[in-house]
Amino acid sequence: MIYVIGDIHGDKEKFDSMMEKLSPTDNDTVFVLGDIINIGDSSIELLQDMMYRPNVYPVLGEHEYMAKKVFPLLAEFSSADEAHEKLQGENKELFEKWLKMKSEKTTEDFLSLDEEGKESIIDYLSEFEPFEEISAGGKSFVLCHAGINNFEEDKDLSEYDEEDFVFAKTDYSTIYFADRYLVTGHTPTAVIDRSLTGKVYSKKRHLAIDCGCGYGGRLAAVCLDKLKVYYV
Ligand SMILES: [Mn+2]
Repeated sequence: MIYVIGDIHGDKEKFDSMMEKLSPTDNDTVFVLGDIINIGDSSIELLQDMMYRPNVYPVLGEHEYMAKKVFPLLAEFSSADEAHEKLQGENKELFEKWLKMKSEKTTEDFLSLDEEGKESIIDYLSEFEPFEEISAGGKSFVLCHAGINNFEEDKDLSEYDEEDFVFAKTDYSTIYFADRYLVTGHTPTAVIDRSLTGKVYSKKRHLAIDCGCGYGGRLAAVCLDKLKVYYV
């Protein structure tokens, strides 16, 4: 089976409960659709857990996209205050932007790691794929965090930039691929359709699975083979 889990936002407890619920075997694959970190308070712990699970594959969200840029800059500092004081120019701007992403606890926990711990997080983030193309249960799927900016149906997905996937604005009333489902997180389904608050959106060949985990909502997962939905 192939499962996709939506935006976790640092809530390791919900991730643990979901993994218990799905109980993937060695033959199953679990994709985690980005925005794994920030807002909640166990982001670093969550990444450390995920990196040792051989069947869990992370997809890049804008929070990880930013972490990937900012963490290498922080490696030499012992506190966020020190980093703030000493970083300059573009790097300082990047760090300030990062701090506006509810990343305080993530930053603190990252800085408390030893050198090896920091390196393993930076290495892991560099493995995150901006999109995945997969088949399951006779259907085809494109997985990415936010959607696809500068979209053209015939354009190969490898021709887009990372930014096109992590910062995309998706039109959920439009079909993107005639023969494939577009699976996204990023936009809480309550924003797409208020009546779907806390539920997966599945119309017009979309599967939108951010059910507001991190904002008091639920964490959702979908088994793509059966289009079966799970919540915790
Ligand atoms: Mn996002």
